[in-house]
Amino acid sequence: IHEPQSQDSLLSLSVDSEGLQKQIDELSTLSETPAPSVTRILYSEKDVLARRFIKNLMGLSGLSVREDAVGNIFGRWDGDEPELAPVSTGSHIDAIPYSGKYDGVIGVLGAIEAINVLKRSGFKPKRSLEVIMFTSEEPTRFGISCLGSRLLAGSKELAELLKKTVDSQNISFFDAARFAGYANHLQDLTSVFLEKGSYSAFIELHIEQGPILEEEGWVSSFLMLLILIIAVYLKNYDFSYSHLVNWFAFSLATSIGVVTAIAAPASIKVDFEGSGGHAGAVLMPMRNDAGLAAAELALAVEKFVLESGSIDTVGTVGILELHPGAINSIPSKSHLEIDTRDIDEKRRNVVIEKIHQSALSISENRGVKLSEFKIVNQDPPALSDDLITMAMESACQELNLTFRKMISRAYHDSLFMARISPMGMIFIPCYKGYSHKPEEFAAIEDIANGVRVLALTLAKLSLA
Ligand code: HGY
Ligand code: MN
Ligand code: MN
Ligand code: MN
Repeated sequence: IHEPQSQDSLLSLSVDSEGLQKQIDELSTLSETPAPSVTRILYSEKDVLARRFIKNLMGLSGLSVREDAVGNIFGRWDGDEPELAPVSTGSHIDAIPYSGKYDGVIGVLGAIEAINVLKRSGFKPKRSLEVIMFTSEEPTRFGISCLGSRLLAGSKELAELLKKTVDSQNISFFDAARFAGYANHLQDLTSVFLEKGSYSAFIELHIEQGPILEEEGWVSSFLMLLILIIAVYLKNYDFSYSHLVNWFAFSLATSIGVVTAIAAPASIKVDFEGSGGHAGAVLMPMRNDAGLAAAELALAVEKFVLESGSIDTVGTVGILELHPGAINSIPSKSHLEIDTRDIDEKRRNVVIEKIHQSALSISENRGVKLSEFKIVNQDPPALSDDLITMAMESACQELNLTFRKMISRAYHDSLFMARISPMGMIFIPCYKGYSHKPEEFAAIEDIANGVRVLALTLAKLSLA
């Protein structure tokens, strides 16, 4: 991969951290729930305002902006050879209920700032650079994860499914899209599909949503300190105070995660139906309690995941609704939604099969009807492209940032972009690995480091 023309100016150029933090804070106010939580649901009023905020920033960065039929937003910086497949980067800004303000957001705002860093450095792209804000990475409103990137990756079944998809208020996907101003081409969502090879590379900057990078930072700084003390003791080392600061600064140096693979996600919807009845009057042998059926299946999910033989297998029941939801009425219906993932697709599919068998036997033993068992998505994992991870690693080295290879246990739009383009992800540490909750936090220094690595990697790949 060719080195960018003005290497040093790129390296020296700092990120406008203050401006970026302000944008992150301002975007977080466009939320359906009060701070410090963020809730931003697809095509809601706040989502529309947030989209406008992003398009405005893209415009201010001199990007030419376009949107597709479902509201994937593209901001392009034309390179000297615009006929070549561009390099793209991006993420999402939708946020699940009561979550945080960094998930996805730093991959969109950080990508726009990476473009600004390159522009300010005088860099001239050969391949065009394109920032993408994906529509609806979160499954919140329509139960479909990575809706925008799945369509970009050419999912025909999703293009069909969306014609008859409604949300929990019975609002159709098309009506919701029209409310947000996306009224054209809805009848033919294949217009969203991108050809394989549309991009020479796709990179996503994202918080780790796990504790590894942060924990590793502390471990290495502790070891550094120990080595320093021994060095001083053994050689009565005449170290100055600044040595200590440098040592600490280096060892606490934020590490960057170079993602090598993204785990395989799956989600399942299950409904049980029983006869319900009066919680006092109906004797136990006469009951077929749909709520207890759901509870038994939820515990079975945990059991199957734990017995998979690998720490990489995970599962939870994030949604569990009982009907009629009265304390003194035996649940006549229960609805549960199961999320299970693994880096190993076969192992995950074994868990799904066990869950299905368990739902059938619970229905049998408890005399409840299994009225729905629907696998909503059962996606394969994705591997990062070696050329991209190499470019990221050399960017980290040139920027003097520690890094480590790691897998992503969360899914991302990158999982689907990997189907049409070589893919890579850059992780930055987040506080205690918290995510999908208001305590989610990433320090602006870490974000700025991620933006620098992204900018340098984009520059390298643009000249490739
Ligand atoms: O659930 C996920 O893995 C992603 O953060 N939406
Ligand atoms: Mn998320
Ligand atoms: Mn995300
Ligand atoms: Mn009822």
